[in-house]
Amino acid sequence: MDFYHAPGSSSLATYIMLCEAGLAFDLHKVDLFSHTLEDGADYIRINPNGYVPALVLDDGYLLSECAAILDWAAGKTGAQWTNGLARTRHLQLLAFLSTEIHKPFIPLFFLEDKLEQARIRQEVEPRFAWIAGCLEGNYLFGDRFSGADAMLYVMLRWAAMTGLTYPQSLDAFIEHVELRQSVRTALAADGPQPLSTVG
Ligand SMILES: N[C@@H](CCC(=O)N[C@@H](CS)C(=O)NCC(=O)O)C(=O)O
Repeated sequence: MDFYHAPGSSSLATYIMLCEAGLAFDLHKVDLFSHTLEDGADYIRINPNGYVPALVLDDGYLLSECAAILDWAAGKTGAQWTNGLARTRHLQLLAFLSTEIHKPFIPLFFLEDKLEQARIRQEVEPRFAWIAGCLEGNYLFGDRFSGADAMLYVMLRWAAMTGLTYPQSLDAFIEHVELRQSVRTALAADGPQPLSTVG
């Protein structure tokens, strides 16, 4: 399997879940500004939509979209997401994170207009409050670490980078997440520091 990734981007969540599932992969870093790989190859030929994360599975299938990839990888960690309402709730939170936090958040890294920045903060901050209310103990699904937890963790990294505020209960979540070997492995490979050491 080939994994197309850009350090610090939303594809960090995929990295974490591939490690959680113990899946082997060949890592390809993507320059998101030029849409090229490290050897200069055109990434658009791999994923015509140009964004990460993307997986090319062993049969050649291109699996894209954070929500789909994280649900797929969570399924590979064990049987807990394959049946019933728990799986649907997992998809619910992945969809929420993708469409209500991840996508609206991205322009905050690029916009210089202060009013527009404030508008995005006002839009996204209550959504962190909502998902904080979904925590069941250490993680979103109690003791089970899910793809939604990995995605929430990456969004909280972005929040810390941009000074966006979120409920204090999410600090404890970050601490629990950063104890996981999968997270340590992904962060070490990527270069960024754990939030608990920089925050
Ligand atoms: N719909 C995609 C969007 C992914 C996305 O926006 N990825 C960003 C990085 S966080 C990206 O690659 N942006 C570069 C581009 O769109 O060209 C998903 O949910 O996975």
